[in-house]
Amino acid sequence: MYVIAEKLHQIGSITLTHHEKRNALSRVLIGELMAAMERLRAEKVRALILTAGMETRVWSAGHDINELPEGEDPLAYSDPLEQLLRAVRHFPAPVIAMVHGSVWGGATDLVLSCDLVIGDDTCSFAITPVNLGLPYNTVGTLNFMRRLPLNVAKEMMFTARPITAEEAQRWSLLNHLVPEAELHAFTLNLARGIATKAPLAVEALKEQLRMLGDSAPLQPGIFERIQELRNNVYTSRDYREGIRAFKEKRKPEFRGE
Ligand code: LCV
Repeated sequence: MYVIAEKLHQIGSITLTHHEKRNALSRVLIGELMAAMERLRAEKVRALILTAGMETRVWSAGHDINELPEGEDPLAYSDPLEQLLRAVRHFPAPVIAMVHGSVWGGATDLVLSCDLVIGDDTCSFAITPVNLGLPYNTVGTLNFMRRLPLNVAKEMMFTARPITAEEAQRWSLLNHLVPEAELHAFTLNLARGIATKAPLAVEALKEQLRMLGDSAPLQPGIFERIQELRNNVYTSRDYREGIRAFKEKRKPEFRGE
């Protein structure tokens, strides 16, 4: 079991517990997480808290690198992580990311796909495709562009540097930055407040905001150019080198080919 799901009155919570693999978002963990979400949706929770608990230094290490395909689109529409991000954005109640510890790569995309983000002093966030030589996908890139000032998104993407809790607050990645000792109580209190409101109105507003936010007219030529750019990257030697270096626990040597 890599997740623990709980329901307290009308609030659901899901805790990621695969700490020995730093909650890497593997096919198995994602499967359990989405099944837990489905159960809590059926129980009509009015808010859902997504957490890794307070015992870990790593909230999630992002996509399971061992499951990244080589020579084909690594973040295709059907990829389990992409399915999870859509499930979060379509969940009929607000999903609140409660973040203690570091967040990496696709897990930052997951946190930014949640409706609200509450972090403590230990949280940090990194966008890491350039560490692997991987071409991030269009939905994810748009998600980062929409949730962060463009120059900040660019710095995070081009450097893969984790931003601190203080920077995350400054750039509004966090709704609230609270002391570690208060994180759980603060987040639960926020969820309880939402749970007292009219759930149908909250659900409709969340879906309206999603649909209005997603409407990005993309000319076919632009889409094809993006796919060509991404194809050049994920068929490159550097992408294969990035994955191999991680598996061999060494620094990658990128040659631009
Ligand atoms: C599989 C892992 C992982 C992992 N996958 O512990 O955004 S994109 O485009 O990059 C997207 C494709 C994506 O999300 O890619 C993944 C991006 N994630 C990262 O770059 C983070 C990679 N992980 C790390 O840098 C370190 O593990 C952190 C800093 C998170 C934690 O370091 P720490 O020293 O505490 P270890 O590195 O020793 O990891 C513990 C175990 O978890 C596995 C890792 O291989 C190790 O397994 P073994 O004990 O079997 O050696 N692990 C960690 N991250 N993303 N497996």
